[in-house]
Amino acid sequence: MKKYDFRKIEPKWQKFWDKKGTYEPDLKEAKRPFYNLMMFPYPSAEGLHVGNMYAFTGADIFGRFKRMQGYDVFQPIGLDGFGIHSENYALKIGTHPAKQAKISEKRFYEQLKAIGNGFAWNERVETYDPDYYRWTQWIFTQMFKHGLAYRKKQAVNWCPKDLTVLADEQVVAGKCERCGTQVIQRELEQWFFRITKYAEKLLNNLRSLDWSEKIKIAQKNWIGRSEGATIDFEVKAGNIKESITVFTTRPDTLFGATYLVLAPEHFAVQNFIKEISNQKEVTAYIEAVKNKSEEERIDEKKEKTGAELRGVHAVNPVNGESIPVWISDYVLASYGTGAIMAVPAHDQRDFEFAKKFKLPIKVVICPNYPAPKCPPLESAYTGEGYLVDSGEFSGKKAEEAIWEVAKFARGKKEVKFRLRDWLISRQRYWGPPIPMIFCAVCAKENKGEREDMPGWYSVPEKDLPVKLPIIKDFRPTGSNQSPLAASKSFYEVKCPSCGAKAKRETDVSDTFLDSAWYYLRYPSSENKKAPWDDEITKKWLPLAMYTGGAEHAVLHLLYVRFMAMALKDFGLIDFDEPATRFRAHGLLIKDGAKMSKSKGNVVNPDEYIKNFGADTLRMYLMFLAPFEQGGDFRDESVMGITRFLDRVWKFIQSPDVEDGKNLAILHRTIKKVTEDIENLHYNTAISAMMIFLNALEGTADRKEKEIFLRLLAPFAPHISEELWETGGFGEISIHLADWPKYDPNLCVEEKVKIAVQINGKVRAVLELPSGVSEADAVSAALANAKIKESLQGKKPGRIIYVADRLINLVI
Ligand code: ANZ
Ligand code: ZN
Repeated sequence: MKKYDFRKIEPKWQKFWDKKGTYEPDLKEAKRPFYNLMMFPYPSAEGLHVGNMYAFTGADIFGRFKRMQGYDVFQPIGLDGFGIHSENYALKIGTHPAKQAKISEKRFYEQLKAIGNGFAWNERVETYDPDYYRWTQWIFTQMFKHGLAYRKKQAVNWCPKDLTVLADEQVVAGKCERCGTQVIQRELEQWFFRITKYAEKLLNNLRSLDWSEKIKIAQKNWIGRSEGATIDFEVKAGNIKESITVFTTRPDTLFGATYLVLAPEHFAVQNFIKEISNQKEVTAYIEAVKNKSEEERIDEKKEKTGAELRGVHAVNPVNGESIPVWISDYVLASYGTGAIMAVPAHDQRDFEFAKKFKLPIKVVICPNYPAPKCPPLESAYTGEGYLVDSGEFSGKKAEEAIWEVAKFARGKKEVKFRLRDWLISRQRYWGPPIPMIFCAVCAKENKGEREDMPGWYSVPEKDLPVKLPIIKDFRPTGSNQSPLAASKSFYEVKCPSCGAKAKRETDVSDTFLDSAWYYLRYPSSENKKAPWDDEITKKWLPLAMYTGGAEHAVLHLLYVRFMAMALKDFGLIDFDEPATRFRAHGLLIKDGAKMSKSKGNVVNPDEYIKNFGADTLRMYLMFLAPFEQGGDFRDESVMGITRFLDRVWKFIQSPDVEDGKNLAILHRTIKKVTEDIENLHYNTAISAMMIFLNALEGTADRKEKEIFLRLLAPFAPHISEELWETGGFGEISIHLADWPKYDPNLCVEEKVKIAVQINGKVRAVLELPSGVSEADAVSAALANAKIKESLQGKKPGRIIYVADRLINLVI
């Protein structure tokens, strides 16, 4: 018998699969399409680390399993190579991003081959390929034409290190998602996508999506739907009168509103400023807030700050009381109406604010009615109760009076979302130039492609792509402009409408736009005339299975849903959810922390593949824990898998034994492995195969070996292919063979009789599945009626367990 030599076997089969197109389905003719997609990587570091391999392998096992079940599995791969990640890496090592892209491409694809994934290489896409970003730009123009892309001036998140604006979704705990720098605010005019138009739909569709629960919860919170009312307050200062609208989810507390708070950026503040007596203080406060990030502003632990608009008064519409008006950073300009009625007795933030600035606190909800005299509040009362001191509403249950009080104050029912529009512009180099042109001449005459945006034109389809020029100085400038703004030959263009000298947009688009539609391109990657082919798209989409990281919950995974909804509304596709099923894989941990370069705990997969083989690495990674849970990488245990595969090698080549002994375990193992793969419990599928091997060694006939190999194939594709060929089990490839079927009647577990003793005396006999674990056996014993009666509530001090035979409870 030859030795198991993975160094020979693995590259051999990788080449073979490539040549034969084993993993290339017939995109036009496939009968049972199954599009199994995993998030494509962004080449930002020296190569893929073992955490990436973990994710890809887990997704690949699922795809291989579905292929053997008879599906035409399409499992493409590509690179999310445009964007800050790749550009920063190029900056760091001092190459041009365009040059670095080619180097990374080679490196990444080699690694992805080496791990033995069944990718459809012919359809790969790279987002920096003009053939690809031509269509990214085309999608931008479609968004513009349909009114979903627009410009607006607004305080935006700015990363002082990456020197660009960031979308809200890219700010995590106040810091830049990419580099961890504290984000500041800058007032800029930028391109946005109107994702808020789909807030309701993005939320409602979640209910029927088969997606990882944690992703659905994160999206729900991010979208943040609130039902409430807007209520107008008359506000006066000297001769100026304004009506200020607040948004509240608790109109029932209106009688307890003892002051108003406006966001410092609220438009009315500037109107009132001439009339107030403390101008200096207010102006200074407004300045101080400018650089604060939103996270900082709403941080509950932070002491409240603010300034009164002295001389400004509002009238509470329900009782005519005159109340003061303040500004504070805890009220955000971008949420609701940017103004609130403060009810310090029943809102904790308002309570802290009122305490600090000695503002009146008026209780209007009590747990009992009539209300007993209560001591002063220690914190806001936010529980249920009855209205008190609330005019004609006193005595009513607060929650029942919500809309009555709102109506009384002439309020309007309103739904608000936390979700904000998606900021698309980036002042960087390495991305698709935003395909827009501004003509000052047309703007003056109020002409433009869209009525509401004079002067703006999208680049005509025939002129796409707007190629990213190779410029020498691609470094971010730190000004409000991209490096492209220095390239005259790039930005000087003719107006597509009047022919006058016009200016090309010089910002590039967010990387997340590249990845918001990539799944549509893969099956149509050959198409030169359209971003995707309608027939092929109908056949293959939406995705049957999508796998990726949970860190994209409110980034990519939200954008990709939004984009599908928009494209559907444009009539360009016929589905509005991109993925029927999505599963988030777990994270690989090393030395107690998430693998990352900054922690210095990154494991390079190449060495493991070289020393132990791809099959061993794959199985080792999948054996750690359920795929959705992640795992702890400890090198010592890799050897366990090596030994297992060595045994498999010998087992398959050992003489056949026809003793018919293994029927029950055979069918039970098929059932277990099948169900475990379906649930992504690869770890228990592998342990079932290990148990199976233990049972079969020395007693297996040819059929049993063949089935064993087929079960192993998705996990260890190379060794199983080699043994399949050398053993002459069937046509190559094993990966196109059928998945084994089991007979449910043969899966019934063998039962054993287990005697349960108390202090050595048999009190009951249980019938349990053979091989039952100690924990299961003991809990079955303790649940038994006779045992319960004999124990009379006493707890056994010691438990003796003899597997499959006896439990002795010692009291
Ligand atoms: C009065 C009130 C009384 C409130 C009470 C709450 C409790 P969600 O659920 O997040 O939508 N609010 C409204 N706009 C705000 C803004 N721009 N910045 C900060 N806070 C704002 O919260 C809605 C509540 O948050 C609103 O209801 C308002 O305070 C506050 F006992 O109004 B409430
Ligand atoms: Zn013009």
